[in-house]
Amino acid sequence: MAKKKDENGPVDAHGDHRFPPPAEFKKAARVSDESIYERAAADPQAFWAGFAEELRWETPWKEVHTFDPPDAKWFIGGKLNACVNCVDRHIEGPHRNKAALIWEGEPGEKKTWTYFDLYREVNRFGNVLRKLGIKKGDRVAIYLPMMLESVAAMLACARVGAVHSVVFGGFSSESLRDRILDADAHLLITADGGFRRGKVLALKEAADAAVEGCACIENVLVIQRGIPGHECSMKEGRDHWYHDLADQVDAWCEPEVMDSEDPLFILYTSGTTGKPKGIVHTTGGYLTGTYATTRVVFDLKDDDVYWCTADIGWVTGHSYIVYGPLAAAATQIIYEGAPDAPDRGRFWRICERYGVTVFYTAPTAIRAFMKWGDDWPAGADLSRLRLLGSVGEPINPEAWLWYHEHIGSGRCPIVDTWWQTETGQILITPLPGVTVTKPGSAAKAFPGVDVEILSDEGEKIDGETGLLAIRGSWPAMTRGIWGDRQRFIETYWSKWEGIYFPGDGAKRDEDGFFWVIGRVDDVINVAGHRLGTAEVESALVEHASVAESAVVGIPHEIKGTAVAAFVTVREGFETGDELAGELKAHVAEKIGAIARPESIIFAADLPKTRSGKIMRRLLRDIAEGKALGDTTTLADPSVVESLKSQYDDEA
Ligand code: 7RM
Repeated sequence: MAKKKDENGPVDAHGDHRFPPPAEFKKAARVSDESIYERAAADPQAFWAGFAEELRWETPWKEVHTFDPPDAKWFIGGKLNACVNCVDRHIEGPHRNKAALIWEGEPGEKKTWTYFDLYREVNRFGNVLRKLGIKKGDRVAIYLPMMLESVAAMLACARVGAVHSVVFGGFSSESLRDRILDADAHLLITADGGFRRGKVLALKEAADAAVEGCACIENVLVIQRGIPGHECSMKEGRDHWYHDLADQVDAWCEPEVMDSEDPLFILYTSGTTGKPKGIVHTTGGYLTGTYATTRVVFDLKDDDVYWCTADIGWVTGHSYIVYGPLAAAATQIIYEGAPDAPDRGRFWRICERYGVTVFYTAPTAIRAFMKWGDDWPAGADLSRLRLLGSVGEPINPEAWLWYHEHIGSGRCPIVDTWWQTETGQILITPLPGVTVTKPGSAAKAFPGVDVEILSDEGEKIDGETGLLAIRGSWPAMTRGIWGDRQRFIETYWSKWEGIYFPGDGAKRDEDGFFWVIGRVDDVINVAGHRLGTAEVESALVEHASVAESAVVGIPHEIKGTAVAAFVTVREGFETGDELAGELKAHVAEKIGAIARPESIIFAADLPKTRSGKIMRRLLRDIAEGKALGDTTTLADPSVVESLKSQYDDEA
């Protein structure tokens, strides 16, 4: 490769940027040569079993793996407890007093839990759950801000064999209620509140409203975040302060022995219909998959300080804050609040203060940092950073190069990791000590994983855009949608025979690198968060003024994609800025702030095909201000013309 330097670093003979692992990084990396790919491909079962063997099993597995699509099983017959693996396993050796979690509240409080602190907390917490009648297999909903106790709550569920269902604290009470009801949760764990950009998140109030309509909830457990001047009301007999109960229980909580295939958690994610799906993950395979990828992709060593900026309400928080890193005995940072509170240097001061070495964030955050300017990161000492990660959506090469230069000082490899709530673990990624990376490409399938690009008909496609397809199975693969086998089969296993369909478009280049383009279904990715267009539409039509609506994603500088909603109003309602504002607020209240439409476009009618399907592609073009494509299948072509001219006037 003929290399020359331009201002963004090395380029190859074609003038494209290429970044080989820095020699110093490679020298110390856990994995530093290609042979891992061959080893894994030669015997994937032995490859994964090698990682599983590093965990603690109460009973060894009898068989590594079976796959009868869509049903995968891993470590069959094996018994283990995920909490024991993330906590108890580490307190017997030299890690007992190693920092596990270093927390900063947004207003500036600091707290550190060692592995022994975490151990003591999960024991008490597990006993509190049992005191409230929670037993193996029961579902527990968790609606919390980013606190140390949030991690303990999840692990305590795992300890007693309860299935946690974490609902992002930014979701509305209605979204919380839907998820509680779908999972039939008996207990809700929440907090008196949290901080976000200086404002108090009134979580308990939202939780109260959610629980109003839930007969299944017997108790609400409230963790005290401590918010000066903020009181929350406690309902006698239903609501309990965590600290009160924790004082009354034993210090030791016997962990439940779980089967490898027992469910560990449910996590709801958006799909193509209005109703989010409860993605189910089980114990042995999930823990092995997240543990293995944490070690290999993030190259974690004993002295690393790792910071994944995700919220525990998303799968990234589950896999790469809670289960993977804790199983690997990592030291990590948990930050409660926003990156621009009290100013735009907050993240970099945190990196400096704790000597963060491995940093994992999302492209939407990176684009915001870029916009905020180079001075913020330049003002902090980031010299301890040695590896950077990205997840959630495609990272555009400009953002990649900026991240590399201004956060990594040109010295840190970047791992652009592709995966999903459903896959549980990273499936496409560079290996930081091996891969020569290309900005914007997630590089190659993780060792032992078989990814291809297929056409709709299942033919292999090379060099052009097709659909991402994953053959075979991997340990952390979802085992299904909670209570909806049919939807599981239809969504992921009906495109091709026995091959997993993730719903993403991608292409593969001449070096076999994957370039993920994004969703090919009616799911949009707003700031790295999945949102079903149908979810937003059903929220809109619940408003008295809305007759019909169609939601599409439009490009957005920071969020990647933003929500644009086409709306037809009922007789007697006046369209205009006031109603548009009201509808935006309505959606935010129904679903959560992430779903708030960027623009509302009022239309006399929506363009439909003869069979009555809303023509989303056309709406996207209109919303983006593009030229109209083929409109011949429109029932009434004048509709679109009037829509388009109206939109052009407004823009
Ligand atoms: C981890 C997570 C999954 C969807 C997925 C993709 C998109 C995620 C990348 C990416 C391109 C990436 N889970 N996606 N990571 N696209 N490059 N590195 O985000 O279930 O919430 O979303 O996100 O479209 O299907 S998720």
